[in-house]
Amino acid sequence: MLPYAGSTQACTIRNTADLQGSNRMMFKKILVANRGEIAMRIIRACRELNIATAAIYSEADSTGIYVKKADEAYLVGPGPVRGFLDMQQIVDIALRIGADAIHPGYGFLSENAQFAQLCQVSGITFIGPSPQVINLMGSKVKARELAKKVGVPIVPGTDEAVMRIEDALAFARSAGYPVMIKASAGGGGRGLRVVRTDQELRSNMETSAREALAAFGDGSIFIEKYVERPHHIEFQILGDRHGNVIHLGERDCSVQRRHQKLIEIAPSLILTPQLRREMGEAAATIARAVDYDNAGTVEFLLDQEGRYYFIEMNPRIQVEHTVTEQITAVDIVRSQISIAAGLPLEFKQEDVTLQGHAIQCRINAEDPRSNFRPSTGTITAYLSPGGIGVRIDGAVYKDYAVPPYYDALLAKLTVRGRTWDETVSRMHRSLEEYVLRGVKTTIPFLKKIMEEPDFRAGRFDTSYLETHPNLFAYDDNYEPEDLVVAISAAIASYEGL
Ligand code: MV4
Repeated sequence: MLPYAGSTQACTIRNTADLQGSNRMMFKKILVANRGEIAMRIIRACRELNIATAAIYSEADSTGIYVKKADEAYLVGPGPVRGFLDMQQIVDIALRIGADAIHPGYGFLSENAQFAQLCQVSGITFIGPSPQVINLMGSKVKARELAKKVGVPIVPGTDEAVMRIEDALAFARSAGYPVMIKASAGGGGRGLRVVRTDQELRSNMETSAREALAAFGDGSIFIEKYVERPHHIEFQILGDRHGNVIHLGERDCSVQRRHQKLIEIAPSLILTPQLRREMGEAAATIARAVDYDNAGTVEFLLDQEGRYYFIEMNPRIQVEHTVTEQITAVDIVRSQISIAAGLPLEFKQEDVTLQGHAIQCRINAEDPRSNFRPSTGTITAYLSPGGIGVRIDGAVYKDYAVPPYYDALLAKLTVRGRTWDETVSRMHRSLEEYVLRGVKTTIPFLKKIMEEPDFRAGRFDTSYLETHPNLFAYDDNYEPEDLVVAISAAIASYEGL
């Protein structure tokens, strides 16, 4: 494996004495164990901190922007995905090239306690919480137990994994239907089932456990009372190695489809300052209880009556962290790196202020009209929006071939504004400006949401997409340039050219 030779970035300011002075405890080189937009995000933070970066890539990914922007890049394999999951291969590269830390991004190895452990014993800093905490949060049953112990509300449910159908039936009958079957190791909606009768519970318990076993290697399931049409509210947490834990406010991620988030906002439009303080304190309490260090997210359901319930904690950077950054001006990835280097948090809870509103839209290579089927191909035209309050976290360019092997996220468009109304208008305007051709994208669908009266009025919960089927009747975006090409082709064909 050879270092990527195509990097043309100027490295002239690296290692100069004045920049090193304030950075003595910092890492010298970080291996980014991810790809796409999040790899770019981490590389950008590293450059601002004067930390060298090494990327890993598969053959399918050799044209990725992040591969060129990293100072070095190493081919991993075999195949498009296995290299990103091969713990020993990645740690071996880090050791060989003298990287002192690994940032896992999200997905891949980011929530793998064994990987965090392997890094630790290999003398490489894993940029994330400890293996013990990752392991604990990987079990929703254990996380619930912890929340209960420290007095944070949880959804009424079974205290342990349910092994026998009688225990599940007994809980459901006493709590009342509907209930939800959940996989303790769950994620991405797998193993989740809403059931409304004894009979449905009986017939779904086994399938749910089997699905969980196949997907996560752990078939443990538990039962919770089903919360109807909740808001999905999550608090961003930062904890350091010196016992400081703060939160950066919340995100509302209620606009989801089959547990794939499409739009995330910050702050929530329905929390009062009082509820924000209370839930923020609850989130910090959970983090403190496990000596949480690094960035993490504490997820809650907020029901129609304004009651909140802890559901899980994610021990990683999340896709939607950008909305929090846009309203707090805190660089969360920079904080992750400095926390992992052992530095104390640079600000206290009272220094964190939330300013204005932010919305993130996920620009996916998917066709919303065909059940969000992934759309692959080559990007034939690309021009991203700009102007006041607009941020792009992207990983694509004109002539980039979207590989079929990874998730469909092409770019994240995050806008901020002073008021909700201004922010929605700004997002609409930015989606209008966005030129991305060659593959089908979520852009026209997202634009339609920005025009929809309930969304504009801030009236949306987790049932939003199901209750607004008219959103799928959007106009495909025919750009003037498309028309010129089509008309020229028609004239050419008519004239027999
Ligand atoms: C729930 C729930 C209602 N009641 N749990 C958990 C994992 C997350 N991805 C979705 N989760 C939910 N857990 C109880 N007890 C509602 C959700 C939920 C949801 C459910 C169906 C459709 C969309 C949803 C979006 C967010 C949360």
